[in-house]
Amino acid sequence: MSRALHCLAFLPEGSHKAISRREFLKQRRPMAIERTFSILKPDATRRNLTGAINALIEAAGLRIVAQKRVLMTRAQAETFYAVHKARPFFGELVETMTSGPVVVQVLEGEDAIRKYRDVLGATDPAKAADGTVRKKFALSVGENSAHGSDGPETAAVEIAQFFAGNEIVG
Ligand code: 3AN
Repeated sequence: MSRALHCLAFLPEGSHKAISRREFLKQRRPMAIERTFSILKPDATRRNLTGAINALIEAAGLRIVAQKRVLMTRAQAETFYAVHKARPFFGELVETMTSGPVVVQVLEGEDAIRKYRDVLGATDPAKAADGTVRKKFALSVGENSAHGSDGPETAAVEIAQFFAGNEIVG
């Protein structure tokens, strides 16, 4: 293949810039289907917001492939947030998470981890973008309505803490 043809072959649709074969293949590759872990927190269940938050999740193209309502034990909350053990808000966090029922979920979809964090918005509702769960519903940084995993390894660990494999139906 001539040099000119080689470049043409790897022009992405609608683009005028030649790109490498590797970049072309990367752009053509569909995003991986991922799973992420979600918690609708006690402040959300107390205000009957499960359906409203689920509507935002589904509108973003994520599928709820497992879901149950549970009362987290202190031990479960401490294990779940162990990474924050040394933080000044740890005690308050555990109190908050055990103060009422939560809805734990597994969400599935393309790029699910990042997508769900976009749906949630910034941890601090004052900094969350319009239309996000936290902007719409969060009461404070602590009572910020929902949790979403921050990476693939964390997602796997968090899902395994609350769901057996046969409870997840994709
Ligand atoms: P995110 O849940 O957005 O990933 P993290 O991992 O920094 O945020 O914090 C975990 C949880 O700890 C938050 N969802 C929030 O409920 C609580 N939290 C974080 N920072 C504070 C804070 N400064 N004061 C009280 N609670 C906090």
